[in-house]
Amino acid sequence: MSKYVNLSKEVSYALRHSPEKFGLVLDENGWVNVDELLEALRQDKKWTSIELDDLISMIEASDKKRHEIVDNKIRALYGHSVPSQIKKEVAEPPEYLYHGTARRFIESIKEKGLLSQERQYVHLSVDRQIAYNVGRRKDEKPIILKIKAKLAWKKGVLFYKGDDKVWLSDSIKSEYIEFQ
Ligand code: HQG
Repeated sequence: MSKYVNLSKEVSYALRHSPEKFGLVLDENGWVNVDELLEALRQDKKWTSIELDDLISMIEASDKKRHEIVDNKIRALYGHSVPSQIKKEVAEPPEYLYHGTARRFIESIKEKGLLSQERQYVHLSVDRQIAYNVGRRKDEKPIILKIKAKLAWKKGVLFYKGDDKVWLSDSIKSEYIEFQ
């Protein structure tokens, strides 16, 4: 496991879920000043000598593109649960997207569709393998749902760019979901 995993989890916690615990305020697109994040992290004895280069290496070492740094600002690209909605760029999705979930949620998803639950958006994956890995977090035999994304888009459902592997949406009715 990369030595940056713990740092990445801490940064995700700050930038997705609890910026106020770090004295940070996200702007409407989720950005904070890198120096402010570094200063906040350094208050914790685990991260007293953290530098910009560590954040850059953390992003490079990651299996997923969870965070990005542009012009001395940093943000999480998806996953947010902060109370004020982070604005994401609307974009036309591919024909199909995928969602990996636990067997125990299927009945509820059939009834209510995919809901964002604790997060701000529903998270969708560009392929089955990624969706499988997402679902494995909650079930050893996850169910992969196939989402008729383009059809939903044509019917007016909004989709947003997360990163190159993750798409976001507000909710997905079950009529757009293939349960296989
Ligand atoms: C389920 C990780 C019952 C949904 C991943 C999911 C992802 C329902 C769970 C990203 C439901 C929410 C997000 C309904 C949805 N009834 N259950 N109507 N609608 N659900 O963790 O998509 O590694 O908030 O199926 O890789 O699992 O952290 O969302 O199981 O990209 O970067 O409610 O987080 O990325 O769980 O994961 P989550 P998710 P990182």
